[in-house]
Amino acid sequence: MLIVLATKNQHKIKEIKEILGADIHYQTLSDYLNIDIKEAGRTLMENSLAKATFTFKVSGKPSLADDSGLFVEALDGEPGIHSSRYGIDDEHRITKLLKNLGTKKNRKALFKAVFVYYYALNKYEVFEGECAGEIAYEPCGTEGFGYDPIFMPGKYKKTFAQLGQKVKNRISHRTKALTKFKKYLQRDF
Ligand code: ITT
Repeated sequence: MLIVLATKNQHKIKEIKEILGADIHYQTLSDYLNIDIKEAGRTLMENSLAKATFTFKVSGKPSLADDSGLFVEALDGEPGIHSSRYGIDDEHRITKLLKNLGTKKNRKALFKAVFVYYYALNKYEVFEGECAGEIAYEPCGTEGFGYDPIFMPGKYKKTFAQLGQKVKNRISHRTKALTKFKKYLQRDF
């Protein structure tokens, strides 16, 4: 089967392919159009649906979108849906988040991913995944992307960037959502 990934984020594309596996043939929106889809929604779901709908309309093929973000409890859920716009690049975003959090004791945070699979006109399914953890006091590790150097999942005292891709792909928000998607695909055939 063929799925068009409605994302330009190369790290997400790599993770999605690793998690879903090689049975699927992948294209990306960039195979059709070089465009940045504006994120104007109020929720991850709205943004994900907008990306999947747009990609389906451009490609005419089943499309899968991922809108994700890091919700920090002591920052009232920020950066949340603004995760990709919180700063000009990963380094600035991390610096800003650590500065805003300061030495607050409550470091609880939640990574959320909302996938929308848009497979025919006005027909779509939603798959969500969460990964709870804590924000480190400083960036550590080199693997992964985005906020991985400051997010310590579950009871781990290491960040996703230190734990590495294999561990991340076992427990991440993206894995949890895509595991549901895989089950849905298997049920469908
Ligand atoms: P697309 O819209 O093209 O998919 P994007 O990077 O803009 O790419 P989002 O709007 O979903 O994607 O923003 C999510 C941001 O949240 C992303 O840029 C990262 O900074 C962060 N993020 C999401 N998942 C992450 C993960 O698994 N590890 C670290 N950071 C993550």
